[in-house]
Amino acid sequence: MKRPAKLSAAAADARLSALPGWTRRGRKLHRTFTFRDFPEAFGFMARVALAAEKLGHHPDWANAWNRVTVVLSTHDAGGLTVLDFRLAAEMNRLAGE
Ligand code: H2B
Repeated sequence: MKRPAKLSAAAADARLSALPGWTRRGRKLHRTFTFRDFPEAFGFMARVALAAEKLGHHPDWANAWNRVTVVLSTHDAGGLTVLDFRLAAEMNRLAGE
């Protein structure tokens, strides 16, 4: 797959404004998803895992019972690329938003 270019902070913030729930901290996107219980949280992770594999782009994340804490960045590019925004939008969709 062709490697997408790293986005400038301004370009990242423009995309961020169309992405409810996410914040940018430096070169990474952050969001915590909260679900009703553990099966809901883990089901979300399983659906995201399939989407991430299809996209060839993967989240850094952690689960604690009903919470899934996500950090997105493109390691290969050393910052944010369009792939992070695609994955973030897909995560919102799979969370039912
Ligand atoms: N995921 C993320 N978040 N960043 C990457 O740079 C990345 C990835 N690279 N998933 C991909 C896999 C790459 O290593 C493989 C070869 O596609």
